[in-house]
Amino acid sequence: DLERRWWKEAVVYQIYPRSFNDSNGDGIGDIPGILEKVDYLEALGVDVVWLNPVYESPMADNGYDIADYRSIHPEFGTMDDWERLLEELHARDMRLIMDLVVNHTSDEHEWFVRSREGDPEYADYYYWREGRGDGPGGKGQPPNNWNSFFEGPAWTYDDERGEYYLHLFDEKQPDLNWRNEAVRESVYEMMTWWLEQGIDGFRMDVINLISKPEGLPDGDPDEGLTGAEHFTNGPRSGQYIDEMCERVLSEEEMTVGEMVGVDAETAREYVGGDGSGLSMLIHFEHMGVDTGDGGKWDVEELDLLEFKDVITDWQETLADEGWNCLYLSNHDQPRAVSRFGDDGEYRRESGKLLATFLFTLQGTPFVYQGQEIGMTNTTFETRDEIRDVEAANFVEAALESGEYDSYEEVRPIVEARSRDNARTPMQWSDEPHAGFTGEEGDGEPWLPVNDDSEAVNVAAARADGDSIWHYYRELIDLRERRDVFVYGDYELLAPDHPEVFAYRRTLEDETLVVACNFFDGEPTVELPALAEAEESPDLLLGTHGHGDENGGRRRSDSGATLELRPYEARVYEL
Ligand code: ISL
Ligand code: CA
Repeated sequence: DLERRWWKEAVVYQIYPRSFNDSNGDGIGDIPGILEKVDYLEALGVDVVWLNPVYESPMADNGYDIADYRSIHPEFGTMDDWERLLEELHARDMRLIMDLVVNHTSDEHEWFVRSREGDPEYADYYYWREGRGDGPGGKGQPPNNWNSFFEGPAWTYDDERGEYYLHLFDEKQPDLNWRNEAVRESVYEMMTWWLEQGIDGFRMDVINLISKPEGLPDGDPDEGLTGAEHFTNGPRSGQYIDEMCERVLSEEEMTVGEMVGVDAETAREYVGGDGSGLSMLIHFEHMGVDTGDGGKWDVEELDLLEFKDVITDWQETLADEGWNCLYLSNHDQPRAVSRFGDDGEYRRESGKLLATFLFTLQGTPFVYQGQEIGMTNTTFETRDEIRDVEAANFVEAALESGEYDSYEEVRPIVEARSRDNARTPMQWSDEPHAGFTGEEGDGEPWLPVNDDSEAVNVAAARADGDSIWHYYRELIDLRERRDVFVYGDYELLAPDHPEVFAYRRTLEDETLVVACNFFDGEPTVELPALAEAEESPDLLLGTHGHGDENGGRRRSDSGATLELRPYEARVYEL
């Protein structure tokens, strides 16, 4: 969509506060810690910060279980600290978007506490149902067969109220009843309050799960997560999101909806090109290209042809209407170099390759903290090193199922997929705890630092002109200077090539041709687009373009044929 918007031209940097920078040495990242790093963010050149939840929370799901929407959790600092952060970002022309988690609250939120007491004002704020049939202690069985994203039934019996309540995530994350108008009003008021504090938008957690169908019907137990066909994109989800946009939001804000189980066609219903709807969506389709039918724990090799299909579908479907959110990792996903690249010999090359890819598609790139230095997955030698509720529950269920005999057998899956991979502390330097914790560096981080921190850290990367970090800087600059990066049309090239992902971007008389080798071979690829040009194409940027004997700025090798080195990416201008 060629219509200009500030958030289309922006580069987003995602901060997971718990793991970003700890100012007071208690081992937990905090807002004063982020304040120490705003100059770092400015130096990198990013435009928007997305902050994962920092609100009051018992931390059953690291803050995605909110107990008070209008306050800052003491571990993270105070409301004053937060205000200073907003000021300091704004003073540097950066914007701030906050995480909006309104599919569910914490069970310690006042609304839930009152709801379980049966307080008439809040009684209907959540999904309460009686058990079905006979069951132990007169509780009956759960009201339907839906399962939680975090394993097991999506219902928990509450002794105080004597009924079951629905939770699509952890039992400490009860789902809000969006059919209740008072719930919606309360959410809109809270959102308005945050906008009045001066924020620039929201990232909306699992926002397409908020509508559940009348009668809460059973799901098909043979289809993925049981019940998902009912609670994803439920009957009124579009209506509620429209209402929210109308009541609370204007065209000024950036709104990023996180949506599980949406395809590009469905996305168009949520991201209207006419200024209505959300700005963009975080979808999961490309997170499935190395995953089997069994869902996220069913680990497979990257299927590049499937990857091309998914990306191309989103690029084309949202070309005229809507906009893409581009990401390769976040706080819920493994580290990008470990997953889609190589975290050993070719860490540097593949880190740059993935950066090239991320910044040359149409859409708004999201960089997850540490990605700019090529941080890698970590290890979980023993079960008790796992902190994440999702991974912990998976291991428990896997061992109970009898499919695995020991943790040792499940371990490779955990190490490939645990969300903790993304949550190890940011690596700032080669000092103790990678410079993450306190000035004294003596606080034990809440999650151990990855053991590659001596080599992989911000200080080292900034001191090395050929690092992934400097490559990000260059891409950020280029994208800011050249509209074709942002608004250019996308066209897939060499569609059947199994190792190289190539495409053309065109905006009026500007044309880019991008070739990305996703593996460690040395493939040849024919790109007739390169030979069509009147003058020989210029290499604008390349993963191997700096400090290398071949001199970097290579002409297209021979006419239309390119020979690529392991994990090499090149961006040509025609
Ligand atoms: O992590 C996941 C995929 O690997 C999902 O199960 C994830 O929980 C889902 O993508 C929704 O994520 C969001 O909502 C969750 C929270 O735990 C995640 O951190 C958040 O990003 C519940 O609020
Ligand atoms: Ca701290």
